[in-house]
Amino acid sequence: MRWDNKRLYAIVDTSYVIPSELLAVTQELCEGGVDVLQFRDKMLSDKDRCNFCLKIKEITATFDIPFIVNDRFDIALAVDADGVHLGQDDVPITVARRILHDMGRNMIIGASTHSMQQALDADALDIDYLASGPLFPTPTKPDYIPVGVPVASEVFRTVKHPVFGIGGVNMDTINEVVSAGINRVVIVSALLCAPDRKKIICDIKNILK
Ligand code: 3NM
Repeated sequence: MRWDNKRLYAIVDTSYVIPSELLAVTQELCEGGVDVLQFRDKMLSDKDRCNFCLKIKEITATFDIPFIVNDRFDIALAVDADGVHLGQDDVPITVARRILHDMGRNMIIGASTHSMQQALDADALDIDYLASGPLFPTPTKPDYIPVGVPVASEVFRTVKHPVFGIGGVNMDTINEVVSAGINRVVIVSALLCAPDRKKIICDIKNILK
């Protein structure tokens, strides 16, 4: 997997998109040209989660966009996703990597980090990318204290893996993020709630170039 051209990472999150619209929104984000797509869900049953993931993967595959499952290594394996994104309280990265190795399978592993130390710790592991955030206060993770742009910028300059800035990135904040040298971002609400999703994808991608 080449990461140099992966700049805009979108998350389809069921706290913003009702189940009946999940596939249409996925299709729209893919048509708009996002570089990576993650499914994030905290409320469906595992059965529905699996079934949606299988359908989302069919869509992303036709666009050759990597499909990442949030938090759930078991579901990522079950649906043969391209990757899994693991938070600080999820299955440990070393355990997930060992299981993949034992199964003879490969998968993208992304890591959430919320401080310089967590970023350094994740960077020392067998990961593919890491996310540093939240950059700003965000309604999508209201209980998280932002690490802020300066810390994320330092993470960006220090670690060897690709870093995505996450949390509160939108049209009002993107220029500050890019000015700090962060040229990869994960965006949830600003894409999902945009009146014209394809337009904002195009605008953000132009700024990230
Ligand atoms: N993870 P929005 S911040 C899902 O810091 C998520 O790891 C974060 O949503 C982290 O683009 C975040 O709507 C929310 O701010 C991102």
